[in-house]
Amino acid sequence: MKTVFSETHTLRDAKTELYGGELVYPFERPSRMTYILDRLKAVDPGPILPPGDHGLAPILRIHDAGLVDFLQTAWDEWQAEGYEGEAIATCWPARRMTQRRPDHIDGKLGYYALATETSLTPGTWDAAYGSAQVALTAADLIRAGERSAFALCRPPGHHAAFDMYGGYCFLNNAAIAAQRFLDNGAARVAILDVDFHHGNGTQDIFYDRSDVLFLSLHGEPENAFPHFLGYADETGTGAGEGFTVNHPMPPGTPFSEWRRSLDAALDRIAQYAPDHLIVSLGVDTFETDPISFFKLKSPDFTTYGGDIARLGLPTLFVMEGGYDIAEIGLNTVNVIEGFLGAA
Ligand code: OKP
Ligand code: ZN
Repeated sequence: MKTVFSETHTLRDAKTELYGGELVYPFERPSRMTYILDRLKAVDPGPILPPGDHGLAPILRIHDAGLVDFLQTAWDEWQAEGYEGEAIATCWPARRMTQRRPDHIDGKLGYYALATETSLTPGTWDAAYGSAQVALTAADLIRAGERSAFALCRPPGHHAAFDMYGGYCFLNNAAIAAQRFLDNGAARVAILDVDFHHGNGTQDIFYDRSDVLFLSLHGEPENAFPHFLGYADETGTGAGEGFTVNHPMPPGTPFSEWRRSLDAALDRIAQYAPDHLIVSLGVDTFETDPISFFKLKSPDFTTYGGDIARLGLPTLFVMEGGYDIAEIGLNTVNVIEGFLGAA
């Protein structure tokens, strides 16, 4: 399996994440990639390639032009205001307030942010753009006939909605890749999101569509970020009714239970018979992840990689979360190895 990876991810090195009332060094940090690359090089499932540049057009197939423009200009506007720290949203269009977009940078941050933990920094746009190009390039490998590919994306993407950033995400890499498959002739694409957190952005983007089946296994919103989406009764709307599938699970969920949800999701994918499968691959389901509450162990990642492979579909893995950095390489590459071992 080929991996696509870009060094431009290092341009996203925020110093702050608002966590527990303190500004801490972000969980989503550049060294995550170092550990994954080290393990990839040790196991060597295939070559590691740089992305091509597909420009803004495929990004604008998924995202609001206002969000894309905002992400490119926010840092300069923030600095022009004279602020000294990283750019953090402090107010929102909350219940019964207008949804008009203000001119001031403080207003725009609140308009486009879905959470405050994700500070904007000088290199954030360039890193997010590079991450989307990684996903697009890996998707093109599959279009060119590869049975699978690994888009080693950073920053991650699945919380980024049509016109919102947050949860460490700016552009929805998996959604951008899905749209590329469709724009190049695919009829149906399935996105299976196994990150611990609900893929609210991906769900938002495809909620009214039947050409993308979205399925997510995640910590129940009563107890886990993003808290305001991901309930089992969210099933899609209009033409998309029945094409969103959520499997929320409670604190302490072990692999045996998690795998039941996976089996149900895989059955639904098989029934849908997509041309391509995209796996939003977060390994924050690991038992010692610092911000999550499932109990998967390292060998479980190998096991479920094999489960996914047995669908027999052309499969694009897109990296999302995973914050137990010492084990992120092992757990991530275990999924790849499990897939290849069963393929
Ligand atoms: C991004 B990805 C916990 C706050 C959680 C944001 C988590 C973003 C996860 N008290 N903050 O899905 O791995
Ligand atoms: Zn996550």
